Amino acid sequence: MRHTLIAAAAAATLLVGCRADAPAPMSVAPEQRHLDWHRMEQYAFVHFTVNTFTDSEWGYGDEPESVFAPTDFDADAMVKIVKDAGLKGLILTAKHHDGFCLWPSAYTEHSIKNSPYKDGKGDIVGELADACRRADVKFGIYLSPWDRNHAGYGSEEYLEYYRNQLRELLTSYGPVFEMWFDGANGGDGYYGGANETRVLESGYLYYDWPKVVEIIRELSPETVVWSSSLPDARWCGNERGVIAETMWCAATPEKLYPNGRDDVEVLAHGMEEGDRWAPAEADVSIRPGWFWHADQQPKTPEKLFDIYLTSVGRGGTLLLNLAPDTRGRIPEEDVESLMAWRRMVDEAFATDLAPEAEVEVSSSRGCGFGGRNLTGEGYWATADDVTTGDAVLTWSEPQKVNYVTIQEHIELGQRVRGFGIDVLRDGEWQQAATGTTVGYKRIVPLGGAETSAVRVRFTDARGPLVVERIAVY
Ligand code: FUL
Repeated sequence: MRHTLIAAAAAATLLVGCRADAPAPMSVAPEQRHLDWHRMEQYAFVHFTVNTFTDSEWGYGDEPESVFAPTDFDADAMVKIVKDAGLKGLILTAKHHDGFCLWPSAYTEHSIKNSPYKDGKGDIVGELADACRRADVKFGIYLSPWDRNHAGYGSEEYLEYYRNQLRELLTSYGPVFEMWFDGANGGDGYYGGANETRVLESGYLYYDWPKVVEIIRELSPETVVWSSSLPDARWCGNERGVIAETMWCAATPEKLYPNGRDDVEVLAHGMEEGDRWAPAEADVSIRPGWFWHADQQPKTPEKLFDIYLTSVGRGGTLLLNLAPDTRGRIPEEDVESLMAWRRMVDEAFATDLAPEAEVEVSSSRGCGFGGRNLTGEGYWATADDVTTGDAVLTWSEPQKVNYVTIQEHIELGQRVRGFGIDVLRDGEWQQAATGTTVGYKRIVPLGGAETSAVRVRFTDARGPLVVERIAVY
């Protein structure tokens, strides 16, 4: 008996101790703030300011504070909608290009404190930040660099003002999961009454983005910075909610913004050999405009579902804009569309068939990195010199497959350059889909294919395969 126990203990030690070395990370890999951001997958944008009341998209900067007069704003009600829609955060336009501040900034009179809202005692930034915290929804801030109200715009004086506001926001309303710095810069405006055109020679040089990023890193190191420079995350190159099919998370800022201008191609695809982790975010509005206009309608749930597939389904995040009306409420028809979209997503991805399947992989780097991890804990990894491989999932009964999702273990960087998905029909493999990059998550529609087995073929990668999950819906 005693011998048996000792033998069993020795075997257990052997099993526990049996673990191959983990693959080395790629030279560019995400930091914790990027990983937290990826896992949010989708979050809300809220465009709300004087424009909501003047029926415009870009305010000129001369709007009297009195126009900002929401009649029924309720931060908790708005955040509840965001949360119920499965959106994990909310980024608010604290200041849009018109310069009006939705918080009672100590640095300007052009703010909510001189508006009729709560007799000047209101603070939309604070109320939403608090409501988000109560509901466990992350809070983010859009602070437009371009300011058509400020007399000093274009000079040193404005830069000091802008940085003071950034500090004020980060210290009063944090934690902030993302800071959003729009690229629209310079042009005509009110500028304290000058009513002229101010064009920046280089927005990059004027704002001194490295300095701005330094302030953010110091006050709020967990914040992801979205900006036209040194980014943590980048624009996907369009405002339609469509991330490119080939999307590398890495990028090199100088190549994204040659001469201070967006290179939309590079923004869309990223760079396999980019020098930092800066994945694509798809910003898109539920309506044609970013702000509310009485004559516009929200997108249908079906359209929003397509957008979900081309954003979250292509390895980036979805930043979905909601536009409060003059009550300060998200219009009922938008809420309806949003909730119907959420139900569509929940239903489409309700039942993962993968954990029920037999999983077989072509090879693995050894103990602790086998194919079974693909449907459970850990990840599947191949030996250092193996950059291709298959994973076959087999069920005892035929299944109807609508989507296959693949996730790389991006903690160790992004690797996959090409993949194919086959289904087994009458004993033969038939190719059902092919693709290029995977990254954090790739959703591949299979159109309801009937099959008893699915084979995911990784045909090309930058290093050994490191795949965290394959799910089948
Ligand atoms: C654009 C801005 O000019 C729009 O007004 C909006 O804020 C959008 C998200 O970014 O570049």
